[in-house]
Amino acid sequence: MTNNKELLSWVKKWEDIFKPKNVYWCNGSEEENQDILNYMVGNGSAIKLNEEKRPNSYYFQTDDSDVARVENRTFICSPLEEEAGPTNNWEEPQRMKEKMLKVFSGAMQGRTMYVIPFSMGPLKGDKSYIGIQITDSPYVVIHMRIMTRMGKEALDVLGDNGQFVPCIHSVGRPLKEGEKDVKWPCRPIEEKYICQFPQTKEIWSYGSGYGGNALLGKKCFALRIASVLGKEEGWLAEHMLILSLTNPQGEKKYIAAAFPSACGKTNLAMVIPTIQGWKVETVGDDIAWMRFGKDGKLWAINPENGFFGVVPQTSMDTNPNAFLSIQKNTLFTNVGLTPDKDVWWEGIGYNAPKGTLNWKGELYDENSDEVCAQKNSRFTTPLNECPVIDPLYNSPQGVPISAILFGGRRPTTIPLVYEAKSWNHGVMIGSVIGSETTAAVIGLKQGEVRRDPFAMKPFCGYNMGDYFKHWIDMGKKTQKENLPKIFSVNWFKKDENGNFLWPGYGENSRILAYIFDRCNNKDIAQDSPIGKIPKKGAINIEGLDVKSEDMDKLFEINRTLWKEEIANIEDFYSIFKEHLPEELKIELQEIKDNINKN
Ligand code: OXD
Ligand code: MN
Repeated sequence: MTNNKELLSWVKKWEDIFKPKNVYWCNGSEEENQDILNYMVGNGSAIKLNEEKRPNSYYFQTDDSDVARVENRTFICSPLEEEAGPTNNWEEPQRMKEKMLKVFSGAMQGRTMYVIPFSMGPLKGDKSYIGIQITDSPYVVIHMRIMTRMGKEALDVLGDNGQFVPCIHSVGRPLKEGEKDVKWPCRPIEEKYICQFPQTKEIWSYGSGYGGNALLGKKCFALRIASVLGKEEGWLAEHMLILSLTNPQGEKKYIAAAFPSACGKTNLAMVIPTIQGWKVETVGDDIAWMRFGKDGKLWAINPENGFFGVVPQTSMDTNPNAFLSIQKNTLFTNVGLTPDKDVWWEGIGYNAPKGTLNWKGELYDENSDEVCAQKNSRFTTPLNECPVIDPLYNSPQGVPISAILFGGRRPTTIPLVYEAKSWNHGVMIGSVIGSETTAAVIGLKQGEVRRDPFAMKPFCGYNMGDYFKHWIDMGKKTQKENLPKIFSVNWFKKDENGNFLWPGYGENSRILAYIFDRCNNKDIAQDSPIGKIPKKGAINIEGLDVKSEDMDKLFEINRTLWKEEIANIEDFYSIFKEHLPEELKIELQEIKDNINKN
């Protein structure tokens, strides 16, 4: 097992607090995985899917209260509220620990306490970190096995004296002697806690068994805690996909991109180019850890080992590579279940077979308003199931990043693509991305922009204003010519009748190709008041049904709308008070001056 004294005493301490029936150290083997799956099938908490249709795949249903991340129950527990900043929920660490120790006490009675050693990032990679998660959820164990490098090998990397990020998790449902377990043990929403302690780099999670709340390597560690490590150590932990793009001449470049949720990150990460001779391969679809190498370039790894993707609307039309990634060796949660034990969801590309059950296990009626697959239902599948996984996805050094993209859903104002004039200007662009709300979002005026800086609003482990400053400082760590170019992209611009101006999906490869050529400093960009936009004709639209006047609209810079945009950004920036870097004020002022000219 291990001779790591710190780890052994830490596990013993938590065993004494949680009082489990037994303790099990996970080795990550196939045999262990099968044992846990068989146990779950045996107690009714998992269903083995049809081996012919979905080999080695399993199905799970959660409790109604446990279907997504719970942002209002997520806390950054730093000593001072100001350290958590205006975009996070805060609680004083000692007070939170006292509160949580009460609910943790005896929380695993009657259950197994699993100890999960895992590596975020390739094993032995110098950019990787080891974490140890304690959990009473077998569901979490089998998911962590896909999403991280988990088990004996991670423990070996830790060695006798290595450091680890401690991750504590309980679903909070102790079992009395002889009591029958429920299918999905958890606590009601208002009793859940997802806590990060940035100073001590600890994670404590209670009451949820689902996704980012419970798979602690993902959002809690690889983003919230890692963002703090990145700030302290001079690197970046980002909510970004990583893809590679190869041009018809065989030249390859890597691109990282941040988008708020529901903007198609997984789709872009696996996009199939529609332009002849170009190829996209995937390194990751959610998280990037990036630091400057000895060569001065920015190198990125995907710290995860799997995809935890939203299922509805995934089809051979919308995202063939994601669809092909989930044909086998996949865990499905909260989708529909067909009578022959296959899975079904809205937008899969064919009708639900008669007798399909919805995510709650009730007969699905396609004429009712109720969905079959819960909107946030998920697939969990290893990276290497992706048919276009990049050959370097597991490389410990990572991949060199040539461009960083920031995007959001913006029906107006923001052009299809524009380029930052400098690193600091790019940081400004990242700091104000967001999506425009629709009438469906309760409590917000339609057309209001919800800012999600760097798509990190729910995931930054410290004051977002200081995070902006960290980005500014990163730009000083290398020569200018080594810094990735930064671009804003917006696939969602609409015309005055509310129709999308740009077809999106595979056609976005045309924009990627433009970005690629700009990274080679091709003379295809021109100055505009807000940054560099493509020269007329610089985007290849051959074979595309987009009118030339629509192309003009896609790049129109409407001064009235931009004045509103700037006023809105000023409002947004004001929440950061003295934490807002001077550099961002200067960048914003420059755009304001340009827009106000003539
Ligand atoms: C995710 C998210 O699940 O960003 O990746 O919410
Ligand atoms: Mn995400």
